[in-house]
Amino acid sequence: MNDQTIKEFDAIIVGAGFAGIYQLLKLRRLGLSAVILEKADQIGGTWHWNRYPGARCDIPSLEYSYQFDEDLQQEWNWSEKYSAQPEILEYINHVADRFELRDGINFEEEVSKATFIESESKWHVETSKNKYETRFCIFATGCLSVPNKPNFNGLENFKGQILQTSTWPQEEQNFSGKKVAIIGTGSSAIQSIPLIAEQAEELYVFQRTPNYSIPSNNGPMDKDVEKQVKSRYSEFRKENYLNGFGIAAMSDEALISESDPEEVNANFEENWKNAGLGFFGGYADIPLDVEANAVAANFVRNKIKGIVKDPHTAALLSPDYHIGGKRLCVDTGYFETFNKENVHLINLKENPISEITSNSINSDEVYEIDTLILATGFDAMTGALTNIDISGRDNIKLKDQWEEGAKSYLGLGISNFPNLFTVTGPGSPSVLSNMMPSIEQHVNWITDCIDWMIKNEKKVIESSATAEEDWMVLVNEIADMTIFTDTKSWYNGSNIESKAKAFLPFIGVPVYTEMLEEVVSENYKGFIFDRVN
Ligand code: N01
Repeated sequence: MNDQTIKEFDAIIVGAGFAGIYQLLKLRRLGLSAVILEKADQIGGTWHWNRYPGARCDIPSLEYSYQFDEDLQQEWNWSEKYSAQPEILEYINHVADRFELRDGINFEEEVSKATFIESESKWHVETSKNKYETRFCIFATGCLSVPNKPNFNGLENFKGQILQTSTWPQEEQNFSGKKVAIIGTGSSAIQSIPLIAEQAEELYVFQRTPNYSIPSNNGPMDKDVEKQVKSRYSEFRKENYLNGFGIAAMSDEALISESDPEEVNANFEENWKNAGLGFFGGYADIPLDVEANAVAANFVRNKIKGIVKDPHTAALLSPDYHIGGKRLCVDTGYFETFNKENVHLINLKENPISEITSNSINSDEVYEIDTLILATGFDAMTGALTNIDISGRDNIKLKDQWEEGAKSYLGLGISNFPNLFTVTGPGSPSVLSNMMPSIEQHVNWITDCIDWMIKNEKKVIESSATAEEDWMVLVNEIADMTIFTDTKSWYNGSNIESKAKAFLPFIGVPVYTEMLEEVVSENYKGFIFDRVN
């Protein structure tokens, strides 16, 4: 510990990404004392850590940005349709400076422990450096922040360079003249592979499961589109909350089952060129109906066949599960990259990695390499919370309470954990929505709730166990009506062997928004205030 003095705040916010930064601003405006505790040496959260080549957002920047301040959204100009990581990091830094938030962030302070002391109705929080006491604890720790590092046999013996996309070094990496291996073919790999392939002497892509990906057709910001959006920015944002995934390009209500196949094909062609992630929402039944989903999946598989010249490689790159069941990817030249002579695809389904040696990955062959890149994903949605030693009432550990699967009321509150809020927690649309408006929705809700508590002289809020249970039943009932539940994905914990298998995101931004408002209008229905044991 650097300093044994206990520091007191009204609220502690964990994490200085988009959620934490905005939460600090809102609490300050409410007149509360608040501090952000951040593990990294700078702000940015996911956009600080994931600085691999090609990292960029896959929701148009005009939407993947804050909406709380009209001047900010009018004055900030994005250079591309989908902005790259450095520009997104520049933006969040601009926001921190513009609203003078930097002095409220303690960097390089990883929260290790948070304990609710019932007799004081306070949280005691410990970091690597300091001890804190606070009334409210707000976890703005992100949904994809704890890297998954599989335990490959012999990994510790590898003598070359090991990189992980989710903890990419700040110094620029040069792969010229190197033999590089990348394990994983999710969004991070799909974005980085085309750029690494341009430099590397040889690039070996180790694929366990192929992914669907739609071309981004990224380019410089279309000034006419920007002008049009900015002329009615607040209405544009409101409209986006009204479609299922909270993303403008996903607003189509037509059904494949009721449409002429030729017309469907023509629309798919159009969406393939322009829609990115919106391809998935191009027809309202793609996420809901397996037959409609199969039509869309087939279209993409045919595209892969048309792009990738070697039929065997094309077949290996073609997924056979529901499109969207795993998070859809958006790429720049991904499938085309497999036409390069220096790029080799290895099918781990048939030939799993038997060993990693000091200089090779051994699968069907021995692949000698200089650099190993892990693009193996995250302990998604819950990892950042269960990695901290969080104890609530009666010393109940969050990790134990979630052993059989995470449960949360609205993705905001957890029973037995009073005055603890999560921003975009499990059970909220979060990763099945545009994260930016979902973050703002939650931060606004949390701030309004705290304000209401102060005005109504309530000291402690917590979710009731029944409300939480009912909520997760609803989350799963909705998911069961879709194609999402029968594919192995990080949405349901199946990317991490030891993790409970439970589907965690709430599907449907408009319904969710309505229910959030209803909870407030009924004086925070489902929450308990000032519980007496
Ligand atoms: O991680 P992933 P990611 N042996 O979990 C494989 C967001 N994001 O970092 O599918 C071999 O998708 C695993 O294989 P399998 C976005 O929400 C957004 O790429 O489990 N392989 C898979 O291929 C995204 O969904 C952007 O069989 C192993 C890969 O590693 C989320 O982050 C950009 C393995 C992991 O893919 C996560 O994406 C990047 C093992 N033991 C990320 N373990 C944007 O565009 C795992 N794999 C904004």
